[in-house]
Amino acid sequence: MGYRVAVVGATGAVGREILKTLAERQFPVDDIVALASARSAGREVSFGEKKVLKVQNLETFDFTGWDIALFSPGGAVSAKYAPKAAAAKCLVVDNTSHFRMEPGVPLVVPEVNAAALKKARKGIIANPNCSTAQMMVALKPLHDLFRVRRVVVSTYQAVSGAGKSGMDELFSQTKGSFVNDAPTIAQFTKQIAFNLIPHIDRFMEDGSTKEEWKMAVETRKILDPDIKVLATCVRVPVFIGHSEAISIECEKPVDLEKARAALRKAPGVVLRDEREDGGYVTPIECVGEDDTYVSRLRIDPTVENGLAFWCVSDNLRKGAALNAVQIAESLHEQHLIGKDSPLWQPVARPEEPA
Ligand code: A2P
Ligand code: 11C
Repeated sequence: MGYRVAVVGATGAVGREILKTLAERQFPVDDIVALASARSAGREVSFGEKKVLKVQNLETFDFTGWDIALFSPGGAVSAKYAPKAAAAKCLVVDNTSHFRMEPGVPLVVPEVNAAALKKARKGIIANPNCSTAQMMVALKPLHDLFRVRRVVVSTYQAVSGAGKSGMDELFSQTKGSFVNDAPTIAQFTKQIAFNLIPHIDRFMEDGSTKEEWKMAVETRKILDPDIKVLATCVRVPVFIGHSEAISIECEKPVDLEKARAALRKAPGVVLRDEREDGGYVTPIECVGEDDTYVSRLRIDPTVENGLAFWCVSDNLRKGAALNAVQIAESLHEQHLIGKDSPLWQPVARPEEPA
């Protein structure tokens, strides 16, 4: 049996990747609809190799009778329409940051906390921020072994994290530089071509940015509420693929060989760490790949029980579309999709934190 699936934000960088990933992984689909703004109504998007879908207007769409919707239209649009879909018993997997920290909304990386899906109380499941998702996949096996207590991470984030318009800006600034055009700055705060910008999302009162705050609070919701995280998030002139330099301090003594063995076995992780020229993974090599790559693993001798590594993943896949589709797959495996899903039953006990 398949499902009636809606993809919201289907013309965007993540929405297109969701359609591709659903088709590639043969998610059980009986019927599929592509939704975006009124601007795109009537445009065509591909679903797999053979099928073309005509985009419909989200504003006038009725979710009644649809089983699951994968949303990536931006926070404000999800805030308005995801509850409407959920009210029609269409389960929402939302890629935006809007619902992530709400009680009753599980925040899920299936390799780490798929069991939390059962705790959805509002018909909405949140997909983490891309920079958090890849870090969770890499940290989970190390946390199981050594109990991670503190993380210091610097990110090198691709422009596709800012959507299709971010990619267009890097492309046009790069092209323009060869003909001496003054760079047009719209999506980012400064020129991104041949540069980098230590600022993603808005500033918070304490001087950190919201992207940095998200990495900290999301890690605690997904992996362990006792982990402290200090993040510095930087936009770099790379189209696809987020990179992270991660240092961890653990409760238990770390052992490099045990860490290597655990990372080799961990689902969704590939350890490529050859300690020679080119024996590590760079963002361009992970484009279109599902795995999160770990390289440059080494002891951090500057703290007790410290370990440092390099981590790279395709931000549009594990960071967004793939994780969303994996959530849908896990919901399917746990029999949580459809109008008879236990998620739609009234809960007799007090709300548990998701
Ligand atoms: P549209 O192309 O019609 O603007 P990206 O993050 O790559 O910029 O993509 C954002 C996605 O969200 C696009 O599919 C975009 O559709 C969609 N979107 C933006 N605003 C709305 C809206 N008000 N209603 C529905 N979809 C929207
Ligand atoms: C970026 N990480 O690279 C952001 C994109 O909270 O889902 C995803 C923002 C989010 O710009």
